[in-house]
Amino acid sequence: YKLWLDYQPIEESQLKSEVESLLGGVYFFGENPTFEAIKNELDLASKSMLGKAPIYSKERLQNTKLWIGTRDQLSQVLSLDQQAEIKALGEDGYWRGTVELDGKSFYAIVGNQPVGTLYGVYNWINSIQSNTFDKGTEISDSPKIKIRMLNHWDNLDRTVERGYAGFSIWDWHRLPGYIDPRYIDYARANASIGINAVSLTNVNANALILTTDFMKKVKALADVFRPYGIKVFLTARFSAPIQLEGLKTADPLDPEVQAFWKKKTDEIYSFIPDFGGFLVKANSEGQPGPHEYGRNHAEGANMLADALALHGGVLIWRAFVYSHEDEVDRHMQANNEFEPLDGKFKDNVIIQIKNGAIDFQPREPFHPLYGAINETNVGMEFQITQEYLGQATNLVYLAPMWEEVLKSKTYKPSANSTVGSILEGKETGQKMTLIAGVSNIGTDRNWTGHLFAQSNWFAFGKMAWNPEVTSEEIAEEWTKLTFGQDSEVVSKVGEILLESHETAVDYMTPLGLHHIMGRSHHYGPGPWVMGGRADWTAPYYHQADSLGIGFDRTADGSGALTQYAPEIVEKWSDPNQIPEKFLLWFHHLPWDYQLKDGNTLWEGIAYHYDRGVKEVRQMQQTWASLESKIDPEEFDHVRQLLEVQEQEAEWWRNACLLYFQTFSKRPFPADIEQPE
Ligand code: GCW
Repeated sequence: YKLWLDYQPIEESQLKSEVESLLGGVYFFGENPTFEAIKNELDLASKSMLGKAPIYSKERLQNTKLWIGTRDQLSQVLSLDQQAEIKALGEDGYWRGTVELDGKSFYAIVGNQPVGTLYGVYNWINSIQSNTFDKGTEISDSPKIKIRMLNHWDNLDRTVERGYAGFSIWDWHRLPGYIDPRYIDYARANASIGINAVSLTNVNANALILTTDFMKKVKALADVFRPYGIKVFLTARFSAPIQLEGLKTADPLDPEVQAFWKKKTDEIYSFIPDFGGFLVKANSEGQPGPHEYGRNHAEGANMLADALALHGGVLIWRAFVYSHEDEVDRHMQANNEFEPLDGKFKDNVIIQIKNGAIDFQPREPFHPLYGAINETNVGMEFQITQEYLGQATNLVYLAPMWEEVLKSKTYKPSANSTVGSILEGKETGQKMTLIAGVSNIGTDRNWTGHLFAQSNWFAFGKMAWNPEVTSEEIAEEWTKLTFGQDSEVVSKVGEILLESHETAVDYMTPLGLHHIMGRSHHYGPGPWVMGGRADWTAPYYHQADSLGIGFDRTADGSGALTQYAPEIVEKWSDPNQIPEKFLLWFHHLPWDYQLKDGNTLWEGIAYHYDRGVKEVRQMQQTWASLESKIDPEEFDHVRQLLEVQEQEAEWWRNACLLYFQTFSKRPFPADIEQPE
């Protein structure tokens, strides 16, 4: 349960003596709560790594070894070049390296702000734990994204929507009086990977969170998180003026409604002066919003943004909007709503767009809103919790999927644009950048249900900090911090991690199939009709019939493909040119359609499902081969879950293939394990 912060004794003797020497004389250039947090971390790390506490010196600087502070505080001892270099790293950046003074060398960890220093210290400890610390190499780093945020879908009764790791860690009942030590560990874990914002509550929001009683509880959390550089956001229910104040309307143009939000916001800031802002889901899946009053998303968002702007707050408005009353392909609805509003949102509004247009499917092409609205701030919403990816029983490392999306070329607004470059603000000059992830954290002892799901929390933070980092680099870092240095462990766990996403896609939704999971709970397969509205049932998405399978979204079909840039439309409209992983997302094709490897579509589908199951078995074998090298409890936990995953992969394969066979009326290839 210590996550990647489970510091281990240093084995290598030279490294050990170096670290021992540095921690034997630590000098802080000043005092503030963040430096207290740093001390706490150094205490924990030093005791585990060296078996003793660090020595903090307040005496002569000359007698110390390790210097910690901000650029301003160290200005007397840093060279002008060093100062300029650090300054260029911006608010959250840090530098660590050697500083010479009067013929002696010291090691310094320096941020522009205290929180940058904290990030630098975590980075330094990481480097020790992963055996890469080299005093002679200067390291500097700064985030490419400004708001790196977790979205909790936590309800006030402590249930968690799409949460698979127990209940909400926010113990509202005992707050504000009781501060659970978990809150501090949570803040440490987040800060260690650069997460600097958290929205505490479900986007399917309960207005009660905005009452004064709850605000006091939220304040207590904000106070815990502040030294770790983490700002608190809340979800705002659009109809709160009606529910909390008894107003007749929540119309954003109504002066009383505006006054309500202004007063409410002022009140929140009186408790939490650095409150981040609101996150809003409106007019989607039955949530209230401006449409009830004939107003559009911009009018709704701007009203809240105005109330926040007075305090420097940010309004995050979700683009995940669709209505089943709208006959239009759900894929298109967000673009239809938001494209005409481009440029109409206030400066402190960010439109938070999911990675794909449908809904966090095992694999989706990137959302066509990226590149389509360029006069509005946009941010990413990833889902760390595995709603559609086997929840907490399946081992699926999500970073390769996120990397795929971030690297996707949008061709808009410019020829070389990618989703990542748009998010970084490189394309439009957007300053207020955001990557959010729907949290997978709960009260389970190991925080995330599946031990390997910790890697997704970790990877999310790393990618939000730097969208250009590779999933492979992160996998290696997480593995070393979690399981240690052994090279066999590092390479085999790396293999498991890096292949796990493609494996899940194979046994769940290969070749662009999507939304064929069990209705409502979204667990396991359910490609058949299960009642309810059309756009929540699977056949709407796979369109299987006696002729073939797939959703025609070309210009001849729903037209969703035309929302992408012309370069993409041209290529993807042709089934022979579209990447096969998206084939059935955009095309309805005959069962005998020939795939690139010469198999028919029907055979290809069968081979993918079959391969998915076999890949899970491969993961089991690889894991089994590590038994002697992994902590027995952790080993057994993962072993058991992999067994469940194998059964679930078979369940997916059997259910989907047998069901689709009722349309294809073709035999399975003889060389696959026959579904039954
Ligand atoms: O992924 C779907 C989930 C809903 C969720 C919704 C959303 C919070 O099934 O549980 O509601 O998306 O993102 O708003």
